Amino acid sequence: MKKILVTGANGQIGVELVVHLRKLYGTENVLATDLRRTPGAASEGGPFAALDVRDPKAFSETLRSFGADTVLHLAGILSARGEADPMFSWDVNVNGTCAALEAAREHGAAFFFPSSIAAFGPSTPSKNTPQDTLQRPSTVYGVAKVSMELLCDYYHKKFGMDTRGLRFPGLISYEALPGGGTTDYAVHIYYDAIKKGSYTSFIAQGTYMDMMYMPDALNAIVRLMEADPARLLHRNAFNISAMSFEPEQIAASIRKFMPGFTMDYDVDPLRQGIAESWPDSLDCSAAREEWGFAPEYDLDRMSEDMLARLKEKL
Ligand code: NAD
Ligand code: AKB
Repeated sequence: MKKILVTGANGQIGVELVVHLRKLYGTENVLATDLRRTPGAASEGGPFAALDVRDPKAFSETLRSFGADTVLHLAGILSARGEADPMFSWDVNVNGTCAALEAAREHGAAFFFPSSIAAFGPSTPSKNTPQDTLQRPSTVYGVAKVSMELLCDYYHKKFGMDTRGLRFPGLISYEALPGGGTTDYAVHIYYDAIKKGSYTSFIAQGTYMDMMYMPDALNAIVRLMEADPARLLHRNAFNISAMSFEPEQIAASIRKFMPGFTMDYDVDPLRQGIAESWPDSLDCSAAREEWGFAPEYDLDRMSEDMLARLKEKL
């Protein structure tokens, strides 16, 4: 990667990814784009362009004028928000990704697609979920993710485009709040721990999901995009995860640093249903073998860092 265009740069991943990339590749070589400029480092700390990813002409022109060799396509609508308006979610997640892929193909750019554990469904083996397995998701978000994984592979086979992707688990971070997903509880719990000393979980006790701390996600994107293509047997998209836990375990981890922390439950049927349709834990061996995936944060190390950072921030 030398010149990089990031879509959805004001989101939970984008605000940190843009800063990370500008440190690695130079400020002027990373163009942040999103629907509109907002206060913060992604919009203000270097090149920024307003771009609705559903507009193919604008996408192509923005890519051409910046001269990017890589598109990191983060713009999207997350799982729970998607269920509130499925056709809007489809429009952004499918039509937006089609426009992004076409613009990248037209200008010879490499392409990164962030898939999700949502690309799996209730019929997928839920423990140690294999890299290659049944994918029959039950959310519109998941259906779009599977479709776009397949379309990215198609662009690689048909046009020789360098498309690569990751199936992210729930991402936990302190810079920006998550944008309406099912794993959001694992971010909100840290904010409420600092603000109130307690948390009411919308996910039920005993519900396991894969998770990862943001620094490991940022490193994974760079490592995958810089990997030797000859080593990539898979492309779209690699299972990755750093930990799998249920609500009582994250609460217990927080208690190691805040002994008085308490948690109760008020389960949200929509997000609980989505969580139950997703794997409990992924098999990440293909990512380890093909491009050296190696996350550094486990649950306790992440809790210690999240609580310290949020204490400062809040
Ligand atoms: P987010 O909701 O925090 O941010 C998405 C960004 O996309 C927002 O800044 C929004 O303004 C922008 N956007 C929405 N519609 C747009 C449009 N039409 N044109 C341009 N920009 C638009 O999402 P995120 O958590 O940063 O996730 C980024 C990507 O990673 C998404 O595709 C998501 O599905 C995927 N992902 C995220 C997670 C996670 O836990 N955060 C996990 C798995 C996959
Ligand atoms: C969501 O919960 O929708 C996201 C995801 C795992 O894709 N965090």
